[in-house]
Amino acid sequence: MKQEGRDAANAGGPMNGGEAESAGGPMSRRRFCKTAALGLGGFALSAYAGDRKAWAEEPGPLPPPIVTENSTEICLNSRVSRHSGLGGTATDQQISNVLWAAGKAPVMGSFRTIYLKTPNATYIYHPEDHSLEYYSSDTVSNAFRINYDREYDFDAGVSYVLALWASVSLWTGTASQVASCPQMSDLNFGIASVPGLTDELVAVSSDASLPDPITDGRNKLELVLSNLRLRDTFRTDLDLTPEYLSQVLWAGYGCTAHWTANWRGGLTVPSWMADYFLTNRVYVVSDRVSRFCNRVGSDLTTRDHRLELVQDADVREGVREALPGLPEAPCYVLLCLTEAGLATWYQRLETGFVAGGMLLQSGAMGLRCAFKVALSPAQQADLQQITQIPGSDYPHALVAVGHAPADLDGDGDVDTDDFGAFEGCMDGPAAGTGPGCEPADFDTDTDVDLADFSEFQRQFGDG
Ligand SMILES: [Ca+2]
Ligand SMILES: [Ca+2]
Ligand SMILES: [Ca+2]
Repeated sequence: MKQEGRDAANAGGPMNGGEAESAGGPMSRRRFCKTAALGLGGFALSAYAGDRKAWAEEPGPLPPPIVTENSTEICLNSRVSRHSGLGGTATDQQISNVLWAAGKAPVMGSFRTIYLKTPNATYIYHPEDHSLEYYSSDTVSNAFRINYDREYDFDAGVSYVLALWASVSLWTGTASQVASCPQMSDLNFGIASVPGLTDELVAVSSDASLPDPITDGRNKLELVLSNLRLRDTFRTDLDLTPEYLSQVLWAGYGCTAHWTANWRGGLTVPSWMADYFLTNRVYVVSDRVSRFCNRVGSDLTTRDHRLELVQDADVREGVREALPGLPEAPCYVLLCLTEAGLATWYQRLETGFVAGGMLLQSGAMGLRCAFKVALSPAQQADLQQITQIPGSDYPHALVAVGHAPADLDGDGDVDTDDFGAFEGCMDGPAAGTGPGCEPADFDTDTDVDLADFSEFQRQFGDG
């Protein structure tokens, strides 16, 4: 360990002001009203100003992150690793956006410290005020590098991928963009040529068990990041639609258009030597148990996007009994590794990559996400038994996904339409819950009154 870590837990952002203009799929157009003055814990996102200033080499505040025009999905779909030629000089703005994204990742362990290495020195990045502190005279030869001290490799993994996608979002062409390469525990960046952004869809189900994911939604990556955090209450009576589920699974571990350097089908997330350790080890627990398959069989040169039934039974309550404190949610995604994988840090890191994609995509669609990590061997065995997944697949982390309780019309936001539905249900204490109004009774005391209204207001302001 380099030094005692700091708790870099996310401060909550303000609501994103998202309002869907049309009902329908998960990617219905989202209009962000407050882009100009989006407070980010004391500093603001600014419009893209074309800042090409070279790295200032000085500790202190970084420039505020900029908002690009690129959606979460197109960044996920376009990410690719570049394994050589990562020199060049990054601008302050490029470093600012990438580090800011890295700092938006939640911290499940007791600490996670983010280090920035440049050709000049090594710094500690402080997410709480978006600043750098000088750490040591260690340097790197590529444009810059991010790495971590952490209790959980999972935490570094979540942060790692957010940084990667933020670097993709900065692409304005193909020449001299922010290219990246995860190597060992280091995330290296260079100013080099990249393939550019693509919305080419390759994650197509061979058996129609999942609808096509969207590869370019109507959102902006940085605005989604600005409001990114874990939330542990969900609307429990509303399952995810196949469209939402497909999108979340694709973001976590879905196929993308690129091929890896060793000619395997690329995914939204990187993997050590493109070995993709979670292949066929991602399970969905909804009103049944399913396995997410992104390949034909286990052939890493193939692509698919489908669900296989594991158990046609609703075992969600059993999952909650096995994991005390797990919030009640309509969908749990189990991210599993082999027994050897559990003991391998870069496989635990990859579990964080997948969870990071699911968290980001949930935010882009107005869904909520919670994580459960550090499962005990007894809990892993219980989950294997309850879900009937293979005994060789050990749940390493769990992602809960669902709608906000106050998303009463289930369209992925909490807005004035939901308020209309809420208002129609509000009768005051002791008036009972009207027909169809159970979801508006947030505190489940069989009325819709001012206490529930206060909870609605809280979620309305939460995004
Ligand atoms: Ca709405
Ligand atoms: Ca809604
Ligand atoms: Ca109530």
